[in-house]
Amino acid sequence: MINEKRILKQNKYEYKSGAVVYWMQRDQRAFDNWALIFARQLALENDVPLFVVFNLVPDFLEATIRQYGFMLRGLKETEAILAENNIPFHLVEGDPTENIPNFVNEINAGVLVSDFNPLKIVRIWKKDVLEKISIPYYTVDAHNVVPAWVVSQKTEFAAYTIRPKINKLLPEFLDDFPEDISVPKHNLDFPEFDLDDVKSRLKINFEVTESDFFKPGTKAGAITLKNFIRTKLNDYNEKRNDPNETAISGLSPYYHFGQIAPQRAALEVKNSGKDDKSVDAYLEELIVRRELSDNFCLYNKNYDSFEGFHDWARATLNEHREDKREYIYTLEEFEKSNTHDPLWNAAQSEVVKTGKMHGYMRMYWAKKILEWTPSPEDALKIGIYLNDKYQLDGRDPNGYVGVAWSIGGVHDRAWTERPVYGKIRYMNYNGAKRKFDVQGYIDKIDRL
Ligand code: FO1
Repeated sequence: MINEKRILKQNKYEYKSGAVVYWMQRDQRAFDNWALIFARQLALENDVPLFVVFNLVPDFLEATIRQYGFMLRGLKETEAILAENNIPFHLVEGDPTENIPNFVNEINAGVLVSDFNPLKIVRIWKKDVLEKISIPYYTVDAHNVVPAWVVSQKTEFAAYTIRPKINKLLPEFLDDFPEDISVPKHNLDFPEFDLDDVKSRLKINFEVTESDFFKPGTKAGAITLKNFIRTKLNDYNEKRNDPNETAISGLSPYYHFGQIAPQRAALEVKNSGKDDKSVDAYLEELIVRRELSDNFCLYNKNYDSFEGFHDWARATLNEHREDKREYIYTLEEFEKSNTHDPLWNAAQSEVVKTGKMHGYMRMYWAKKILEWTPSPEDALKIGIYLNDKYQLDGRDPNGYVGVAWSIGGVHDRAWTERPVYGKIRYMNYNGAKRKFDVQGYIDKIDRL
């Protein structure tokens, strides 16, 4: 049922007896979730209960109520879908390195399963949990179509190096999910979590408001996917770089919180019968680029710092450290859309207002931060800070890599040398003007 290569056993313990616990972390959905599918399989084979536990941390990498609200409302829906299938869901609050081992002990669990996440903080949590438990512990990659450790065992240089590896493995891994997630009813249950209560205990910024533009949850994600395929996918190849056109999917928040599976989207897009070039272009973004981001974060612990850039990029940025910057802005000026460039300001306003910046503008936006700050380190810090604060899909491997691509040439190549950027690819206002109606975009954001 599940390809065993999706599963990594993390310790030497063998299963004896007791319930199966799935620590849901990155993939916060009931359906199309290989980690849950595997946990359920273990529960059915051994005729024991299956539990899903989610650990809510009161502050996670400076996330605000915008992201927490989206996540928690999605989890409410997941809780209900799991309940319909007799799977108890338990939300615990605080430190996962205490809570998960405690939960495992309280219910006398016999095995722990979790999904896969390449981010440093989550890997530290998991390592600590691993040290505290003495039952088998499995990680299942429920996020990537091809499991990150299967596609490659090292940092890939660029899309062209990982693409053939992924494509070779797709026939094996782009398989459909089993539909039935139900288990027989067991006695133990947990009270549903109270959304408002839980929110009131978060230690986060409540000023960055929740987005009116994106409705959270698996159902909303599925509708977004359906609409994208029906009305936008045909134009994706031609129009995805035009921020005035809505040819993009708008699915990244749902992928980030695992509310829908990239693999579900890949299957639907592949079988859509839409324009071949557009299907290929979307699958390139959805699979090759996303999985390249996971690869980068998995094998490069400096994925969010200057030290993580390629040698050529660090060398060229170092050579241009002293170049005169025509403009220099503070974090506050950037944050308040207070630069001289109306296009940049519009991009920043777009993400502040909606929770998502258009993909093309993300590149322009980050590159200008490099141009208008005293050093690449400052640029990276500001880029990641603003990305994580306002984007619904902040603090995602895709986000770190997006900023690092723009500022540090990660997965890119050297271009013609110029001030400040060195050989990092340059983008400018006139280039944008040649590609799309810049004033139209500025006006559109103004009206939001
Ligand atoms: N993961 C958790 O396990 N617990 C949390 O409380 C939590 C909060 C959170 C808030 C914002 C956000 O963007 C992500 C958050 N995540 C949380 C992690 C998230 O689900 C992703 O797994 C990672 O950001 C990697 O993409």
